Order: sequence, then structure tokens, then C-alpha cells
Amino acid sequence: MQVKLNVIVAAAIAVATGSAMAQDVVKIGHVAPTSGAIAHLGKDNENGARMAIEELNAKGVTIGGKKVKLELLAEDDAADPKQGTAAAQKLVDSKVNGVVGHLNSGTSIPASKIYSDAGIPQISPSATNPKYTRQGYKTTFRVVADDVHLGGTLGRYAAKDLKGKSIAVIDDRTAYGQGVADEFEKGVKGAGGKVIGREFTNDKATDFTAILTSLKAKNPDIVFFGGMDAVAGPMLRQMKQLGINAKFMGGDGICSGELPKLAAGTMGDGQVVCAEAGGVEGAAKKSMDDFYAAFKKKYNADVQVYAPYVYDAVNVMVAAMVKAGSADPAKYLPVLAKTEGYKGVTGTIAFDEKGDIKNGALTLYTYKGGKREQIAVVR
Ligand code: ABU
Repeated sequence: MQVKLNVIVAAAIAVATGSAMAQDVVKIGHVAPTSGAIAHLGKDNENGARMAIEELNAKGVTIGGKKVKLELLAEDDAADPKQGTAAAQKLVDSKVNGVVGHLNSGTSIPASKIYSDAGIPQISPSATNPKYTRQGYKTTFRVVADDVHLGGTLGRYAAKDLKGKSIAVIDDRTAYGQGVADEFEKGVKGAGGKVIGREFTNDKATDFTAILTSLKAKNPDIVFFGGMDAVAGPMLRQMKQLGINAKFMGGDGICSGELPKLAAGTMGDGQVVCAEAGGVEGAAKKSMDDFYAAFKKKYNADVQVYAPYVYDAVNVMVAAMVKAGSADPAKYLPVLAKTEGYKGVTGTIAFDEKGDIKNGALTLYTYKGGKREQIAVVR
């Protein structure tokens, strides 16, 4: 009889302990392509999330008077919309408290419906298609500028500052690539410039001979590519082979540390102009520089583009949980939406009524000697 009682008591303690432990863990989902052609960008993002979570756990996080442990649930969506929604459903089924991601617009947009239906806050650190935050979902946020800002600014820069006279545009037909190229074209035309040709490829293509030959006949002085660095690199190589001596522009998708390697040394100094959809200047630059140094020390790798934005997205989400005194999505979501004046490594974060960052910046870059070099931060 006593043995039976001991077993019951032990089981009750195990259940109680187990449920207390479950309450003490706050699960943060992260999704990015950590396989495929842009895995280097996905790993960069994931490392930004891991760094934030490790630092927060080391410092200690208390929510509603209780010390919690943050846990990262990292998923790979391979930049594929179908895998993106499958990853989103997996995280919802795992009862994550919030999600940072996805990296791509083409995966973030369909996944956002799944998170919205489940009431789970999602902050994308890098998806720039405007549609992402324009679907009327209360759960959708982003900490970078969108493609209207990005493409429009680059288009005006091409026509006014670079004085492009015959500008060609190529896109990869993804939600991001086509969208940013459309906005670039509008920016060029709005500034009085001329687009002499528009071609498209896809995000898995490796041979651009046909479209580049067609554009070469129109003698472009600038070629803009809406797409990612894994396609832009080989495109730059083939431009060189075909003798196209044009400047090469693109958005944040090509603006990575990896681009010179992907172009296999064929990029001329100052030939490429691209923009990151965020940035800091003046005194605020120190926090970004410190992040780059700490990231390099921790991972023995340079930041590609968006690791600091992922780092800030995790921190902003956890700050809202702390302020709300709860990691329950329904309780901290309204607090997250009212984020104002949060000082992150990527600058000051506040969200507008759509969940977009207020007063988002862009950083224009070029490459010299195979290294990314800042031209200017613009708003
Ligand atoms: N913003 C460039 C990369 C991610 C995306 O929007 O698809």
C-alpha cells in the first residue's frame, strides 16, 4: 500500500515539476533558409537570433515576476513558400510564444496568415515586400524599410546621383525581386531617367547569356537586378565575360558580404551599388559596429546583412513580454505594437499602425577591394 502511495506522490511531483518547467520556458521561433543557394544569409539571420537568446539567458530574463529561460526553435524554409508555411505550422503546433522571420518576402507573406490565425506575433528582420504588413494582420511587424522606400531611393539615386542615361532592369520573379525592381523603375522614371529594357530570370537560374546579350544590344550604363546575391554573383561574372561595362545595382538581397566571392573577383571597385534596408549614423553607429565585432568574435564570420536586425527583433519581442509581464501572445502583442523609442543596435525601433518600422533608414553601399564600403545612410 505504502509503495503504491509513494509511486502516486512521485508521479504527482513529476507532473507538477514538469508543468512548472514548461511555464518557465519561453519559445522563440526563427525561420530562414539554412539550406539552398542563400543558406549563408539564412545562417547569418539564425546566428543573430541565437546570439540574442544566449545573451538574454546569460543576463537573466524575468517575466511577470518569474525567471524564464528562452529557447530558440530554428526552422529551415529553404526560401520556398511551401516549406515556409510548413515551418510556420510546425512552430504554431509547438506553441511558440513569438516568431522572428522569415528571411524572404516570398515565405514571410504566406506564413504571416498562419501566425495571424494563431494570434502569434511575427517580426521579420528582412522581408521587404510592402504586402507583408499590408494584409490587415495585427500580428505582423518588420524592423526594416520596405521595397517602396528601397527600390524608389535606388531608382532616384541611379538617375540623379549616378546620372544613368540608359538603365536596364532584371528581376528574379520572386515577391521580393519583382517588387523591388518595379519600385526601382518607378524611382528612375520619377527622377526623369529612362529604362531601356526589362528582363527576368528566376531565383535558381545560373545562365543569363540570353537576357544579358539582349540588354547588351541596348548599351546600358546601369543594370539593376531585383533578386538575391546567389544569382547576382554569377550574373556579374557573365556581364564581364560578355563585355558589359555597366554599373550594377540591387537592393538588400545582393548587398551581402558574400557577393564579391559569388562574383569570383569580377566586380570592379565601385561598380556595384546596393542598399541595406536599415542603418545607423553618427553616435548610434557605435552600437552597430560593436555588434559586428561581437558577432565576428563569436562566430568567426562577418555579418552578411541582417543578423543585427534579427538580434534586435528578438530583443524587442522579449522587451515587450517583460513590459507586459507575460509571454502569452495575447497579452504582450498590444505592448509590442506600441513599442516606441526602443534603442537597438540597428537604431531606434518604433512601429507604425501597420507594424512597419517608423522612420526607417537605408544604407547605400559599394564594394572596393572585395569589401563592402558604406556610401551614405539615407531616410
Ligand atoms: N529583402 C531582401 C531579402 C528578403 C526578401 O524580402 O525576400
